[in-house]
Formats: sequence, C-alpha cells, structure tokens
Amino acid sequence: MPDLDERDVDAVVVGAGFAGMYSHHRLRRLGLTIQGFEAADDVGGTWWWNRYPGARCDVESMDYSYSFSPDLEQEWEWTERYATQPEILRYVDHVASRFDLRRDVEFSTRVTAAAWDEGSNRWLVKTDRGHRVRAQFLIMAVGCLSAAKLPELAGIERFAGDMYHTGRWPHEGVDFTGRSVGVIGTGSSGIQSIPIIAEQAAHLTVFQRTPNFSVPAKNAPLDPTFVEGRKASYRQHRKMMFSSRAGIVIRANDQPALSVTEEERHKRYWEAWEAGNLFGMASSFGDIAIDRQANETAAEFVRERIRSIVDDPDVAEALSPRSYPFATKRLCLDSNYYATFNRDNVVLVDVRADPIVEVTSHGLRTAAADFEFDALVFATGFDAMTGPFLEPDIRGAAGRSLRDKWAAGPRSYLGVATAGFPNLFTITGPGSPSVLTNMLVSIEQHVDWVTDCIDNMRSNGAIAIDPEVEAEDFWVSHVNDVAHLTLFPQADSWYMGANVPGKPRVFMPYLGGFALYREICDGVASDGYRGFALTLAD
Ligand code: N01
Repeated sequence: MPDLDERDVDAVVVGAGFAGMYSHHRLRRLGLTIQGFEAADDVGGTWWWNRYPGARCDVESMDYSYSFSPDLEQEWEWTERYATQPEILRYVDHVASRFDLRRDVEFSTRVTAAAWDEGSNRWLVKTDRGHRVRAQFLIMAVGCLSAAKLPELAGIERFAGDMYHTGRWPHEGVDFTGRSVGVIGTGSSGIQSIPIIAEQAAHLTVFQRTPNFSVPAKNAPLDPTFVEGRKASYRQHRKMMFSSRAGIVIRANDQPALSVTEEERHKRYWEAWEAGNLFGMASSFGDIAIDRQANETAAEFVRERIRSIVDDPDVAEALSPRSYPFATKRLCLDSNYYATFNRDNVVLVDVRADPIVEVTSHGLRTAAADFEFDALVFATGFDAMTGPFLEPDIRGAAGRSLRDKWAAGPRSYLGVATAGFPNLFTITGPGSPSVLTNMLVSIEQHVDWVTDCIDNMRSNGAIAIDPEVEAEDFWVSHVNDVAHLTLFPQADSWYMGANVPGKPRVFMPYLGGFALYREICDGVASDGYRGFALTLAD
C-alpha cells in the first residue's frame, strides 16, 4: 500500500457500519478528504459479522433505517416488520452503492494505533496492514457491540468439534442437521438462534447462566397498506422519532403501576405483550424503571407467561428471571424461544446450579455431568461499549493512553469526546444514550452533531477541539447520577461491564433519554461549544 503511506487527509473514519457509512456521507459533503478503515471485507458492521441463524433486528425495519434521505426511504422496500440480517445487509449494500460510500474505505484492515501529534495538531493512524495516515480528525465509528467475547473457560482450546461465536458467524452458514449441539449463553443472540438450531439439530443442550426476560416479536410480513401510510407520513414520523425518549415512537403511560387495579395492570401488560415490541412493556407504567415494587409487577407478568408456555414447571422456573429487575438487562425479542424448551430434543442446563467446569476435547464437563457435542455455539456476547474503542492503542496529548484514562471506567463529555484526546470523536460512545435507543437515530444525531462541529471549526479558524476536564467530570457524574436514580445498576449487565471479568462496574450509556440528550448537545453547540476548549490557527 505505498500510496497510503504517510498520506495526509482531513479525517480518518474507523468502521464502515451504519455509523461509519453515514460519517463518510456527511464529511464528504463538507468537502473533507477522508480515509476509512474497516476490519470486515465489506460494509455493514454488526450486520456483516452477526450472521447466526435467526439474526434479525429488534427495532422495526421502517424505523431501523437511515432518515437522512427522503428519496432513499421512499424507494427502499422492507418486507418484514422486523428485518432479518440478510435483508439489512442488502439495504446497507444498496445505501453504500447509491451514495458511493465504499470509495474511501480500505476493507479487511484493522486500525491498531493512533497517536496525537501536538506539534502538527494531527493524528497519526496505523493499521495491521502497514498504513500510516495523518489526519486532523479521528472519527471512531466502531460500534458498541463489535468486540466479540469468548468465555474464560478452562480447556476451550481442546475442543475437537466445531466451535462458533454468534458475533463471528461463518458466511457460508452452518448446517446443524443431525448433530449434537451445545449453546452457551441466553442473551439476545442465544434467544434468537436457539429456536432455529433446535429445529435442525438432533439434540440441543442450552447452558444458561442468567435467565433473560424476553417478549414475543410477533413478526410478520409488512402490510402494503401500512407501508403506504408510513411512507406518506415518513417525514412527520421521523420528527417524532427524533423527539422521543428512545428513538422510536411509542405511547408511554406515566401512571404508577400500583395506582391501578391488578386487573387493569394485567390488561396493559397483556396488550404490550401482544403488540410485540421491545419498548412496550417497560412503557406500560411510568415507574417500572425506578420502583422495585412496580417493576416486580411487570417481572411477574413475564414469569406467568413463561409458566403458561413451558410444559415442565421446573424448566419454566429455571427460565424465570428472579435475580434482577425487569428490563434492567437488555430485554430480548424472540420468536418461539420459551416454547422451544417443550421440544424432546432440547435440554436446559442451569449453570448456576451446575457450573461448567471445563471444555473437553469432546464437549463440556459440568460439576454434575459430562456432555458430548459435535458443535459448540458461544452466544456469549461482547466487551460492550468500551471494548471497540480500547482495541487500538490510542494515545492523546502528552502520549497519554486511552486505555489508562478509561482504566476505572469510560470518561467522556457527552459521550462524543474525551478530554486530552483532541479532535477524536466517539460515535455513540459511552456516556451517550446509544444502546438504550434505536441505534440509527443515535448514530445520525451524533454524526450530524460532529459534522456540524467540524464545519463550525473550519468557519471560525479553529484547528482543534478538546473537552475541558471540568465539563467532562460534570458529565461523567451526571450519567452516573441518572443511572442511580433507576433500578438499572442492580443488574449484572453488559451495560455495567459486568459480563467481562475485571471490567470496572460503571453504568455506561446515558439514561436521561434521547430527546433530552439531543437538546443538551444542541445547547452546547449553540453556546459556542460550551465545555470544549478550541485551539485557533496561528
Ligand atoms: O450477548 P449478551 P448477546 N458461562 O451479553 C452468557 C444486541 N443484540 O450477543 O447473563 C456461561 O446479552 C451470559 O450470561 P450472563 C443486544 O443489545 C441485538 O446475546 O452474563 N454463560 C448471557 O446469557 C444485546 O443485548 C440483537 O450471566 C456465559 C450470554 O452469554 C447485545 O447485542 C440480537 C458466560 C451473553 O448475552 C448482546 O447480545 C443480538 C460463561 N462464562 C444482539 N459468559 C437484536 O437486534 C457469558 N455467558 C435482536
């Protein structure tokens, strides 16, 4: 790649998923020269990697799509209420071609390091393929759930059968027909893939550490009349999405759960359950996220549903979450998950009661039994939110490393920048609402804000921008304070970093709601980038 050696561009964009692609689109229109890097062979980010059976989005397809181009949203036809991974990848491919978004991206290339040079006010970015690129701005569009994580299990390298991680699924697919399969993990990826694997495999054993709350997707082909209506009012609908709490339009009820009769509560939960929507149950009452008693009414409703679906009462009880409040771990959206445990070829192993001791050459050994498998599927999740930012060795002013700075938990101003790392932007980074929202809405809001910021800097002769430490300190404690007003920190979730041994327990996303957050970001910008220090050109 000699042509890329020591290239000098305006911006390096890391990642070519939804966030990276939109960054290319916006920055290019500003007239910036851009170099993109992407570890995968093509665009798509999370949807390029997560090809496990049953993978589909848990936000409705007509909402989980770009809003920046009215023409695009009119011409694209989604086929199902919740789009499958292949359909989302076809959409991504269409957008990339339509807006020529691959042009500046070097694929199959991982950024390994980036260092800020105070003398020239530029980043020097290096990759695993030997690129060295200088850039004024470094846009980290690396995703929140892209650093796949295998569990720390003794003997994992010994297994002689086939081993898969849901977040790194083979592109040619996997046929489990007639095979004996073990799945470890019952988060969103496990819950989506288990019913499909169970239909193929001769025998499936599911190893569950913590049961999850899951609501039925009620997925269906999209009704043409609905699509026509949505397209006719798309602009207005997008406005409502961008003024909402989670980037989707939902009718929320502010009443306390215990202020209505049990019958009324049950009716509302039932309606939300039947609606097949990730955010519906939690929005049924105003205090589900903050009051344990109110929350327990929602939790018990789901447990009741599990008992009514699962035939064996012991299995139903093992599948019923009791150790944390409802929806404080990411809620799951499923198709036939609980009913899968009624199949003769499916067994549930509760690894809290019967812990996994080791992986053997032929399967898994728990304290009580030895299991033989042809294939093991790890649906064990990600080093979420911080993992992708800390994978490369990023060094800011005075050579300070981001890994050191974030050793006790991520520190950011607005989740979009971090003090001491000038001109580095973290798209949907920790400290922003990101994973608590429809990601497409959060991505567009961040990329728009960053692009406007760069535009403003150029118009005003500023060459560098860096959060002030006091502004960052305030934001970090605000994010923490808001989280601790809720029940969320009571769960051992990946939001809290609890799924990675040794990771600091800090609630990472901002819980104040998307609409409020957007207002704060806009206010900071209109106050001349309050809380940021700007360096002017000499
Ligand atoms: O990962 P997870 P995921 N021994 O971390 C278990 C998004 N997403 O890939 O809960 C035994 O949720 C772990 O147990 P525990 C969505 O935001 C969206 O499923 O830590 N078990 C857990 O059960 C989601 O939340 C979509 O006790 C071990 C599971 O593995 C996020 O991605 C689809 C273990 C990991 O669950 C991550 O979901 C898929 C061990 N050593 C994902 N280590 C949709 O849009 C871990 N586990 C629908």
